[in-house]
Amino acid sequence: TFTTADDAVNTKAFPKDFKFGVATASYQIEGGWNEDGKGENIWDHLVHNGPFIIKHNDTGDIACDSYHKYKEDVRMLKDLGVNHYRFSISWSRLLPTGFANKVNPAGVQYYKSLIKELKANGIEPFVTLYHWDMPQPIQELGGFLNDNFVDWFGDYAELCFKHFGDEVSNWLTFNEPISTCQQGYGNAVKAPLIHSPGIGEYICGKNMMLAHARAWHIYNDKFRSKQKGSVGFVVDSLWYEPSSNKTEDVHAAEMKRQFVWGLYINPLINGDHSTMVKEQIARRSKQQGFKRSRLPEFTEKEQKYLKGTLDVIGLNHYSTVLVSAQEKPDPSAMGFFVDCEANEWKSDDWEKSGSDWLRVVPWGIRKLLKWIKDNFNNHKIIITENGYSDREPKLLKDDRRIHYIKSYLSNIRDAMEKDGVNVIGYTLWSLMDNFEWTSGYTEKLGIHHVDFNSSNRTRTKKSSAEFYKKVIATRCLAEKCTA
Ligand code: GBH
Repeated sequence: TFTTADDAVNTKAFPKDFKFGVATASYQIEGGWNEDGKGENIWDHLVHNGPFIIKHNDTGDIACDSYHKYKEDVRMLKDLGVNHYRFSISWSRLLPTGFANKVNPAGVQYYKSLIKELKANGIEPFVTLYHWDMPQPIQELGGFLNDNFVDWFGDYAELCFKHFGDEVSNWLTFNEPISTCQQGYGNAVKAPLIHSPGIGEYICGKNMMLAHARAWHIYNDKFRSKQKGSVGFVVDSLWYEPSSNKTEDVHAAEMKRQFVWGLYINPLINGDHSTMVKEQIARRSKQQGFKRSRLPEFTEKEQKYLKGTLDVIGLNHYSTVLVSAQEKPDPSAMGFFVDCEANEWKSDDWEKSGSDWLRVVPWGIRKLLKWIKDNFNNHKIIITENGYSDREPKLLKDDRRIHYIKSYLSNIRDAMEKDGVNVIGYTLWSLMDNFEWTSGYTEKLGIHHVDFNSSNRTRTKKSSAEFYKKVIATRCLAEKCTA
């Protein structure tokens, strides 16, 4: 059994302008996969054509049916009292082939209606442009591996700014480079299941960086002065805690951090991959007989183009791992998870959840936030995802989720108050149970239960929704808050 450790909770009220929200993503909730002119994306393709790697062969064909039930979703949001709602646009709902020459009017209408409904209820939209649902025709040309992706994504982004930008001021380009590139183009555990460790996955990363910069520049040149919004990027990062204070373990943990932040955030802030990650991959590539580093280098022109294109860091953070240096790194191994020459694992002391990768380690988020502050000159951060999973078909009294949210929020408040980290908001994953990728509907992260056996997709409040609602209303984690 676990105690909630209320005595340790930070009792300081969150600042008045701190934003509380919840998140979802298009493929995970919308359904309507082929309705009203929507085109096929890589998740539609995977769930229908195989390989059948999804739990119970579940699909997102209907999911939470939010394509039809968005008004009900907004009612839930309104009841929670959230300041913002983070959702994503389905690229192929807007552009059925992926290309910007043919816009689907029903797609434009759907997002216009959703945004209008949100604004009418005083909820700020936070819009992710890409949450893993690549249009299939673009995938067939290589997806992130095709250099033209940068143009295609830019065209799509521009269209979104044009159609929705008068009502939306918070844009996020890509959700989670590691899930997208490492898992999609490296070890092949997410769509499009491309197995190219140490090569394809790094090309994916390069084009993702350049595509982000393209969208940012388009916004900056054509929309910013009028629409006055911001363009961020969402990185998924665990906290990497050294397993001992031995120099090599401390170094290994830092290397792991650089394989996330030096690979994906440093280019957008400082114009290039960090030296540590560049040197590491270059050295290993050379030993392996490659003529050049497997990590593509940015040209000087690209560096200039990338630098300073991040208005806000979007952080998805769920958990922590321990890290040690590999005693004998395999010199011939290639890939994100081996190029770092580090091992990672989870302590047995850490509370488990419904996902193998998710242990409850609330202090990890405070250390991570402090590290980001120190390494990126106190850059503005919004937590774009954080949440807890279980595997109960219908657990409405979800005390462990409450405990998780409370202790993570407490550590975030500590990071703000005691470490001076510039965190502007918190976004809980997720508004409701939804299609959890290859886990299908078995892993639940929602604060509302969804009945996937009923055609109504009935939504029911869990205790965590009540808890979060109270936090938002009082803007504080304790019964008695301090100013
Ligand atoms: C998020 O992924 C997604 O954005 C969201 O769609 C999803 O529903 C939610 O979390 C819950 O899973 O390769 O070692 O970094 C974040 C979770 C990030 C967990 C990548 C697995 C792989 C471990 N995933 N992570 S590692």
